[in-house]
Amino acid sequence: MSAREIALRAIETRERRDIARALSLIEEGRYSEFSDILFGEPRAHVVGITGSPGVGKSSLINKLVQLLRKRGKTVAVIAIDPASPISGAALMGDRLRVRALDEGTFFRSISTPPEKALPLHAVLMVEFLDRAGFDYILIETPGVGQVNVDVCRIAHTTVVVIQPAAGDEIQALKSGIMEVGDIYVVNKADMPHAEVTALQLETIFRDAMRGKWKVRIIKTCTFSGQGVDTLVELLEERLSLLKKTSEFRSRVEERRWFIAERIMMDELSERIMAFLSRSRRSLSISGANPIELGRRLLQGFVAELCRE
Ligand SMILES: Nc1nc2c(ncn2[C@@H]2O[C@H](COP(=O)(O)OP(=O)(O)O)[C@@H](O)[C@H]2O)c(=O)[nH]1
Ligand SMILES: [Mg+2]
Repeated sequence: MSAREIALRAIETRERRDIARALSLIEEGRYSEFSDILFGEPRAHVVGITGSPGVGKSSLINKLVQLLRKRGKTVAVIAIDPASPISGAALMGDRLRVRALDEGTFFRSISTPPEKALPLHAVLMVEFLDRAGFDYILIETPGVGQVNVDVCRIAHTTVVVIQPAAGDEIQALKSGIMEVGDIYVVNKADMPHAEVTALQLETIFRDAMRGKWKVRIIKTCTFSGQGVDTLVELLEERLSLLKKTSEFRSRVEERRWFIAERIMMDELSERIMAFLSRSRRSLSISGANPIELGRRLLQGFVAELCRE
């Protein structure tokens, strides 16, 4: 079967094995072979779930998936794990994958170096999972770095998960999370300080709005399941608001701009690298002024582009 046939089949059957094969093609960079069927009419509610390692994002997602399934929603999860720089292995993905429930759920983990931007193939996977008909696409991301900023750009809704903290820890936390969240979840509600943390966040975000959406704070415990139903309610409430306004579409447009930008930048940087390695074979740096050489290289590169 061609790549395109594999992708078409996955969209049609919606079977986990077929979808996994199609996503692997995307990961291998073969998305151009079926780019004409990758972008459909957007339907899925794309939710970014972010927060520092250890706050309970994966545990929360597991519970959330169960509740969404009970309501008849199909759910795909993409977990973006910081790859260990030494082994290149993902740290947290496998635990999630084992928990896949039935054909209405799909789990995939992607590992990426912590300092890198959100990989293009992760966003293309979101588009594909939307084509494959999932109602919800949840993206788990470590709460730091460029990946985090990028995820806010491609999601309809951003959920920031935090754990109970003492006073000055909350102040420190504030700086990184003020702008990004539509919903703030204080997880580990069974631990001390949970109530205080939630109250402090209530104060911080008292009048905070994201467009027409009021920022919400809730408490959850993934052991008892407390509060996870409230999270589901809020996600549904937000989805209906997004759909009532033009924001559902404008968020998808932002995601598609992200893809277009990344295609341009990634292809450009590949060509620059190729140009540089060719230039190094024919030019010598000894006796040259590196600053002037850099400018000459740029001129040479642009001239080469123009000749195409
Ligand atoms: N006390 C308590 N611990 C929790 C809760 N939810 C998750 N944890 C624990 O927090 C740790 C990290 O959880 P995990 O879901 O892997 O966090 P992630 O790194 O944010 O994905 C695990 O040991 C969980 O058992 C909770 O509601 N209460
Ligand atoms: Mg995790």
